[in-house]
Amino acid sequence: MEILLYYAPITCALAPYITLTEANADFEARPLNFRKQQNKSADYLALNPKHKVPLLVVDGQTLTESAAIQIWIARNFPQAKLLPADPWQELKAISLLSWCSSGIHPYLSRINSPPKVCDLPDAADSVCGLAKEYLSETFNIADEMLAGRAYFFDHFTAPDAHFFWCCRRATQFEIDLSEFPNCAAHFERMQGRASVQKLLAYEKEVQEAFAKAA
Ligand SMILES: N[C@@H](CCC(=O)N[C@@H](CS)C(=O)NCC(=O)O)C(=O)O
Repeated sequence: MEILLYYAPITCALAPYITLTEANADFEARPLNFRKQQNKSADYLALNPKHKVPLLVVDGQTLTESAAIQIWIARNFPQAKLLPADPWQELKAISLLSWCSSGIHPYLSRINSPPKVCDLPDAADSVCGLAKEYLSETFNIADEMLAGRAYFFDHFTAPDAHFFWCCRRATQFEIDLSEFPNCAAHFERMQGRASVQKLLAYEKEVQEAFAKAA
């Protein structure tokens, strides 16, 4: 089976990179340089007209949307236990994956690019302020979920990888995770995992290659 993951540094594509690594999957990451708009090239648009990452290509078949990609990985590498075995807990994990991708991510995106949601003059501060307020509510909820636990379930699962990305992106926007001690501890713990260290080393390598080619 040929598994390709289209990826870009900093983006949410790091979550499936982590889970593929946790699954010990044999996969090839294909980095896209967003600064060069490689996600909008004709070749990429033919694969993914949404011009986004992550994109998983399995034996030539494409799959978009992080939650679906994570579920594919979990189903195809059952030994890695990337979703809980209990059916109800599995749905709770899928709920968390959906929350990360459709509940949390859009608020991080609008801080990254306020004009995408409001192009009125001088609106950026207000867009970012409201997004940060919402994210604070969100991180409080996650903080309660993580109280007294190392991971969302009784071992590492796919939602931990996606939530790690949410926390990382938040810190890049100067959201102080110390206000959410269980989220901060989860973020630290995740950075100790070999899969995350591998991802961070890979990201650095890609960023250096992009800088050289600039
Ligand atoms: N709902 C999608 C969101 C993916 C997404 O927004 N990816 C961003 C990077 S974090 C992207 O590729 N943006 C480039 C663009 O919109 O052109 C998912 O969860 O996979």
